[in-house]
Amino acid sequence: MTAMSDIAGLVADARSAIEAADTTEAIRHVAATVSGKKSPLSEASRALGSMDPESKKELGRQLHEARTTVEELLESKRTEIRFTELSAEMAASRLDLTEYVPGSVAGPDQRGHLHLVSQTRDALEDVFIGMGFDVAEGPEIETDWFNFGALNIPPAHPARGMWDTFYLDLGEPETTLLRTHTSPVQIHLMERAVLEGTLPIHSVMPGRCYRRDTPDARHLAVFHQIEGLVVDRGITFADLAGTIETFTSAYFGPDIHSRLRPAYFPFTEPSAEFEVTCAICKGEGCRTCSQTGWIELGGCGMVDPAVFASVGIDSDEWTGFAFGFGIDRCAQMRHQIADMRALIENDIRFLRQF
Ligand code: FA5
Repeated sequence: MTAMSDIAGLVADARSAIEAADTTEAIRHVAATVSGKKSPLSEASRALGSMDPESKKELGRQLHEARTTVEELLESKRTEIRFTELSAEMAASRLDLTEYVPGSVAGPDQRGHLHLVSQTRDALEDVFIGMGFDVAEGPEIETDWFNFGALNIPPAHPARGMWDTFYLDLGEPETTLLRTHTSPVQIHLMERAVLEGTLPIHSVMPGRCYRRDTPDARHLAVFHQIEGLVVDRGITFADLAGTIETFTSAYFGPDIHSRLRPAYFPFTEPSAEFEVTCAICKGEGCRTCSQTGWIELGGCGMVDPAVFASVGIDSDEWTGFAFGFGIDRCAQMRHQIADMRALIENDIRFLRQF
């Protein structure tokens, strides 16, 4: 029969075994030994069955207290071990951001640099500044009016399908969205010029655009365009074609040719698509250009009188042209990047080449 002193002894033994455990594995083993089914405590509890009611009551109470004590000791030890092990794990995985790894980009001899898309944007701006343009910017969150309405694309116009849009708020009175192209910046510039009486306009407008496009070799959901807008007296399609041609040879060099193909945009009339020789296959045809030998860089055309009307410019006095093309596409063609997704994968081996 288990006497009181035996129970105290069991608790003392359990306490020293628990104190000695210092890993998760060890405490699991100790728990099985001191409070599991085959532990002396459990055996003592089983022995209660054959006792007289009086001793059973007293011994049962003592065994219950002993078990509670042992369980508390176990739990507190488990918490202590978890904390110690977690601290060790965190210390082992600590990153020393100041550490110099020879041959890595973090080394003093290999400083970080602008992302290729930022470099391309800067280079494009430089080309256009050299041609007499200034640089402007506009918001990435737009209202329906700037992104569509003022550009001669009223609600329910079928051309809205050309731009798969991320809407932010379909609220009244104004719907807001992530701009699908940089053309709304044209509207901001023209409104401001009318308000301040500062026509003519010769501007380029680079920036980020968003579309619900599935990423592939030539598309991203977040990409960049550079918009161009010239509004002046006596501007003709020949000025547009000359500007595109001058830009192409200044930016891509003599091996890349451009061509304009008739196209449709609601905000320009006539409109054209601007294509360049695919730089990946040099015009032979490949996966990137869908075997055509040409890559579409952007759209362009003469500003539609309906757009001038929406910003209050007199189209009898002023004419203009506009263009908008992909900065990521320019980077892709200039550096022969077969798949545009490489630009956003952040693989340092790819990025450090530029
Ligand atoms: C437009 O966005 C018109 N706003 C261009 C324009 C401006 C026409 C002014 C007339 C006057 P489009 O949807 O075709 O047109 O896009 C123009 C260029 O942006 C494309 O040729 C391509 O180079 C680039 N682009 C379009 N969508 C993506 C995308 N998902 N990922 C990367 N580049 C893209």
